[in-house]
Amino acid sequence: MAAKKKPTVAIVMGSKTDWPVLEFTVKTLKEFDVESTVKVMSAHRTPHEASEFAENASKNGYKVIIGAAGGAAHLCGVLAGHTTLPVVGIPVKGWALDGMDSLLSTVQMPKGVPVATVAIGKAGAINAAILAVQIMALSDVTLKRKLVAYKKKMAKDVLKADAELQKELEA
Ligand code: RP5
Repeated sequence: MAAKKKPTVAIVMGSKTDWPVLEFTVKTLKEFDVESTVKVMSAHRTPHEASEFAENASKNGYKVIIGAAGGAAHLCGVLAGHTTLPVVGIPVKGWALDGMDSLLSTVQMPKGVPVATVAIGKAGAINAAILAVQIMALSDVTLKRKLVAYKKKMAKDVLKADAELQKELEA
């Protein structure tokens, strides 16, 4: 049996209630055979653990950190403040304001400490994985090849959908 690959992406979510969104990130990474570690850590409820995790992430072999939180979403900012690894932030729709609160508190980082913020919710969760793969593909030709294939398949699917629609409209 082949040994399990070491995870290169760390996924940190503010609460287990964020998991239904983050599942898409893990699933997308798996499509590229990228292993990830998933942790629940909160900037507010477990600030010490979150900071420590980010501080040690590079040394522990991670290449990208993906953070996700809702509401006053400070988690990605805290992670980014404790590492030089790229941090991708997913704003999760919270209990009010349709995720605008999460979006703004994730994206509006002060200069010097970027969080690459993706869309709110499912699209963002998938794009966070793709962005992490794109970052790692800069120094990994196998991943680069998989990305090219992924984009080709997306284009093919759109063309197929268009062809089907044209048929329906002609009928
Ligand atoms: C954030 O608060 C979490 O990331 C979650 O999106 C939101 C609500 O957390 P729970 O109260 O459901 O644990 O910190």
